[in-house]
Amino acid sequence: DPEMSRGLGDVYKRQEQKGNFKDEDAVGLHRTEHHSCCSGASCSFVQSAGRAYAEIKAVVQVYHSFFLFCRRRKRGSDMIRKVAVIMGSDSDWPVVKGACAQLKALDIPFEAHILSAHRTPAEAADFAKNARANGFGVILCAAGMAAHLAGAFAANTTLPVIGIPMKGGAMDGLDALLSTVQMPSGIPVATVALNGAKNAAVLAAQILAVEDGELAARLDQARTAMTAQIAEKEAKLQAELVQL
Ligand code: RP5
Repeated sequence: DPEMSRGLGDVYKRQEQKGNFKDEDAVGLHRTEHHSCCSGASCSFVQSAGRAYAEIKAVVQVYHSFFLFCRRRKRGSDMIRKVAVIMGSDSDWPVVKGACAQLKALDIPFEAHILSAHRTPAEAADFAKNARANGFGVILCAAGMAAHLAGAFAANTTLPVIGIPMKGGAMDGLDALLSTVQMPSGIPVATVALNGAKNAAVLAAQILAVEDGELAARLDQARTAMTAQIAEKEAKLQAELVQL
């Protein structure tokens, strides 16, 4: 590349003027022997030096790309975060189990605990305050009736909190739904449907997948499988309609 060779020649010249090249340097030797041609593009030494420079630059770019790739991978692995699955009572477990099964199916690490906003307020607050430092990325909170668990967690962490209002009680879950979803401005709880444990897990996965390409790919696969199931059901329906 004549441009590069010329540029390189200029760099050599400037460096020599500054006294940066010693006699033993290749360029210094070259200049001693071929003083009249060393700064022009026609000089074969400068041209071959330019080619060598281009090759070295290409190799350095490859190594640099590899370094960036490794750094991204490392950051990525540092970012694999757990999901905390919290329920207000063991009576919530039969439904909450669905969230754990979904997280397991998506190969997402999680912990499940019973903590209550009312019966164990200090422990619940402590868990929420330390959740980020303890490697959690999203918190699911399932509670019924006066369902303040998700709100109490959201008050004590800036991690995303997903509320699962539980069906049951005198109002069959309407009380839990409103207690979970009606949060004051600035302290949000992402609320899923009554007993929506599976969707809470999927939403947690989608939040974590923002920084995790492999998890995003697993979610895409799950969607593709879901689409295939619907296509099968549609075909079955059409076959039944023909038989009517
Ligand atoms: C809530 O009250 C719990 O989350 C549960 O849904 C409901 C009933 O709790 P238990 O009386 O069954 O322990 O705090």
